[in-house]
Amino acid sequence: MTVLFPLLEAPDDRVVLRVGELTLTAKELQRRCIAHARALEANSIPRGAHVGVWTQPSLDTCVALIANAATGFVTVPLDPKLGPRELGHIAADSKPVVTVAAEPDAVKGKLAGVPTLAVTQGEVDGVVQWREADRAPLLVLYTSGTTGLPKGALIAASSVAFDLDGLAKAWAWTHEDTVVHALPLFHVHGLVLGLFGALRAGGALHWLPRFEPALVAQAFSARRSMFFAVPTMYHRLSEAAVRDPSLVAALQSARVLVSGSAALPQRDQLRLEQLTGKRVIERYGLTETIINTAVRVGTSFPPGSVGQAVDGVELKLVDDARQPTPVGSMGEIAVRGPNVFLGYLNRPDATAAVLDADGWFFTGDLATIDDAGHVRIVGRRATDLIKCGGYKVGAGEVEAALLEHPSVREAAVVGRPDPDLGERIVAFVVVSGAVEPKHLEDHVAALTSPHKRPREVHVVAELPRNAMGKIVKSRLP
Ligand code: MLC
Ligand code: AMP
Repeated sequence: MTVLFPLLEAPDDRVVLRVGELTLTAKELQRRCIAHARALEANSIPRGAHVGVWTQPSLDTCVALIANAATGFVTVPLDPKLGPRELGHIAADSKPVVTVAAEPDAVKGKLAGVPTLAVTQGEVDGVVQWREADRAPLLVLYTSGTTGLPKGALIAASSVAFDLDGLAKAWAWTHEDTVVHALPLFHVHGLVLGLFGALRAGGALHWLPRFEPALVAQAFSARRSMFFAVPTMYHRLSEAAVRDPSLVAALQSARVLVSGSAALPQRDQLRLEQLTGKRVIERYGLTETIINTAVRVGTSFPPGSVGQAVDGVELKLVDDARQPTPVGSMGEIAVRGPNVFLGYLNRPDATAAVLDADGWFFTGDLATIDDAGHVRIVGRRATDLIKCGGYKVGAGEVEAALLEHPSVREAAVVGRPDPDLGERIVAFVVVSGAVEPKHLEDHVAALTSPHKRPREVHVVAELPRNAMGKIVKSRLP
């Protein structure tokens, strides 16, 4: 079995991490990982313990995430913008023994009963047991469902290693590549692909703590760059590139442009291709399975393809009874392979609902697969799941937050097509008294997290209901 990050066993003097003006060489990163492990040991925290990482944008956050993974602690990433309810739920469910933060003061009063340590700054020479790519948990990643509070997906180190190696093969990803991305570090995309992927390949990461087209334009200085982004970012880049030749040149200089987390609209794909002469390649994944399919670099692919199965991943399309659909017809994607998660933390019921005894994980995504194995996503089983800017949001979570407002009597939330966000969150509410829609938007942003806020709130006299009294969302205006 190999270690998760071979680079840390024999580090050199190459810069492997860049955040703003700050950089770390592989040797410096290795010594910071050892310092981190020593600091946790000094606090009697055993390997395998759940350690929260407050993912505020900084180089220290990247170090804590890598060091936890590399030296055997299980990371629970904590988005600093989580509302009090979700943060409380995640802490109670995952029970981190400690949280590490670049600025511990920012956590003060937010995580009752969980001590906070500052990310260790020093560098220590020495020997540590580097984490192997074994089948034990590496991450607890919280993901939304249609209703209820988010569930913690337990991701094994072996799943991450397997999947990243498959992608390295698909994209000819080597130690010579520098990944550039501006994604948050608490989801699969930015954390597993962007941060762990760069390190496992033995290459470098240039992380932009904030997405802004002008910053992206300046970030491609390496000889071989790979850019990872969600479709909303590509949409904004394509709009900005029309007026910014330096951005066009930057995107042209990238070896590969990869999109994922939501469908890349053909309009943005074509606009970028016209501007740069390059086609963005897509890959498709989920928190629970990391990446399932990827377009191979240097191959031709049909429009809308999210690629073929990653090597070693099995795919099938099934009907409502989970039986294979006839060849050539649409069905729900089921996935089996070493990439599939271990289950949801403390939720055997929810795990059993998506993972069968033969190891098939049912994604809820509807697709077709052509003769060459190219997968095209055509929809989603649950209309109550919304993908907004690449974030998954359950309509039920937003409805529950709205209903906590004293003036809201009834609420129904849907996703509506949006050229920038993919889907925008739209709420219909029945209220008592007068309440400003913007006020309700802010209420949801504060109670949950800002990306879950409705972008439109409509006050209506009543919600459409069927004879049983159930809200019929398809009849909303
Ligand atoms: C806005 N803000 C508010 C607010 N309205 N704060 C409080 N109250 C309100 N009412 C704040 C936000 O927090 C944010 O702050 C800023 O204002 C802008 O907010 P926004 O409008 O929501 O951001 P936007 O510019 O639209 O963001 C677009 C985006 C973002 C593309 C940058 O959506 C994003 O980062 N998406 C990535 C999602 C992702 O990584 N998904 C991967 C899931 S894994 P501030 O300080 O933050 O600027 C997965 C598997 C796979 O899907 O296959 O990959
Ligand atoms: P999450 O639970 O946040 O990890 O989101 C996973 C979901 O994102 C999948 O179930 C898909 O619906 C969606 N998704 C990810 N990648 C793509 C893609 N390339 N095209 C379309 N949808 C995608």
